[in-house]
Amino acid sequence: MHKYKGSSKLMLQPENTEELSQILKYCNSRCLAVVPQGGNTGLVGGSVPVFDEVIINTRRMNSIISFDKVSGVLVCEAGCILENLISFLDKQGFIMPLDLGAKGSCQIGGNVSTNAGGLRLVRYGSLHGTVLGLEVVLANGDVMDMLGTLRKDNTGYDLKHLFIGSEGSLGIITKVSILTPPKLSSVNIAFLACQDYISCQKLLFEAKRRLGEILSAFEFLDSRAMNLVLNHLDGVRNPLPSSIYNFYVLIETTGSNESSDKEKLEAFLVHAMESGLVSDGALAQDLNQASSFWHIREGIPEALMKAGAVYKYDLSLPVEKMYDLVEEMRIRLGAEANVVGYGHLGDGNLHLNVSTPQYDDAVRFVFLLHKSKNGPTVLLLIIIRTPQQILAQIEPFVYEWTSRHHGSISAEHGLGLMKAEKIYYSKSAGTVQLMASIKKLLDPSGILNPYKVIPQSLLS
Ligand code: FAD
Ligand code: 2HG
Ligand code: ZN
Repeated sequence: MHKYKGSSKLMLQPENTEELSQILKYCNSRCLAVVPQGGNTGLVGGSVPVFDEVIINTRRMNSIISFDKVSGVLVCEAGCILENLISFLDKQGFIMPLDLGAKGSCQIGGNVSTNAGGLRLVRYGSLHGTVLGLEVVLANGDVMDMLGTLRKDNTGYDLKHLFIGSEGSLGIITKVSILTPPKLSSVNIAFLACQDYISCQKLLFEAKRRLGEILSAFEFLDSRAMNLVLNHLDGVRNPLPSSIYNFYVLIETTGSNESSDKEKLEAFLVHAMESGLVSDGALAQDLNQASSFWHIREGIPEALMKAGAVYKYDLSLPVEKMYDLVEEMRIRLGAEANVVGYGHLGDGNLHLNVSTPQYDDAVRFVFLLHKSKNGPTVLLLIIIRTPQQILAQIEPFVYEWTSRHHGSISAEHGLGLMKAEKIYYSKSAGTVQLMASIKKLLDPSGILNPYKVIPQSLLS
């Protein structure tokens, strides 16, 4: 996003847990700050050094350790790229319980550290449910073996959960054990158009009831998101070109019985059309069409990046209120910005993105021809550093709005650098204090990912 930039002099790429442990032991003894880094696809600046922290990248720790076909438990190193795990499992007849647009670069260690949600959380739940065990190296180099493969284990505190979603602030994940679902034979994808947001909501309500256990994704995008994809990504076509619609919904079903799944989906679609919830729709006829539907939804962040500067907000909100925020933001910002709404509607997760031609704290150069009374005409160069006008219109409004509606200011991307100081909008003071105490216990010298996740004032 060209938004976060550090000035690290050193990136280390350990090959195994032992090397990583030695690095941390050394850094801890010298109070050298480190930034754990996976695929560097995070959207909140968590994997980027703020100053000259040492980057510890896990890319070389990329082996699959074991896969048990009976239990579906995969054990692998943290640096495995998500897409490689997906391909490996596909050959075994299994899938990863998470999938996201950044799959080609993000690593499973990064996914677990951010507690990434993604496109299929509505079906397979969060990583707090599917991660069965972890191996973690603490700040002082100690290796914590919590790499269990059991579904059930109630022997005391389940400490792995501390590391899921803690964005490298408590330890570095080196190995992951994860429960993978079997790959089912029948997958269907529908791309639907709705005229208003209330129809999208009602459609979700109906989908949960009528599709039930086969529903595996329920994503939405507004017409502005669709236009961005059509304008900025090569070779993308609108599957529903006959009219302009305000909203689009992508529904995926995954089940084990082709004919009955299709029948179920078709009955649902007929009902949705007849009741006026859906204005138009297309059902993917083959794998190519299915992936072209997904490409539209997954391509939105890339299209936004190509459109210029983008201010990203990743919010959990009650579904019925969610789109009000997009509309209010449009009124606030007027024509200055393109306010786009999309996301994981099935999980109550809105991605509110504000797109502008450039970041508004940019320096602008203005040339003026100035003619003084008796003197020559001179060319004046005026350097203007604009105050962050757009940002000041967005924040803290967006966080206050979310807090007022009992939402979360980070549904799935984490807090990173961007939102460390904003945590109080979603967590009580007592909770944040406890988080800081845990951080101090596990990382007393504060070397792990400084300035991220927890407000600085509580740690210094
Ligand atoms: P990085 O970006 O390298 O790191 C993320 C954080 O985790 C940092 O704080 C880092 O310090 C820490 N970290 C990384 N590895 C480790 C480790 N081994 N141990 C401890 N800490 C570590 N996110 C979603 O939740 N859902 C989506 O649908 C989604 N879609 C995306 C689509 C696109 C196109 C892009 C660019 C991003 C998307 N993201 C999404 C955000 C991002 O991909 C996820 O947060 C991902 O899980 C980050 O993985 P990574 O390996 O790139 O981690
Ligand atoms: C997605 O769902 C990702 O596409 C990215 O979480 C969202 O870029 C964003 O704001
Ligand atoms: Zn998302």
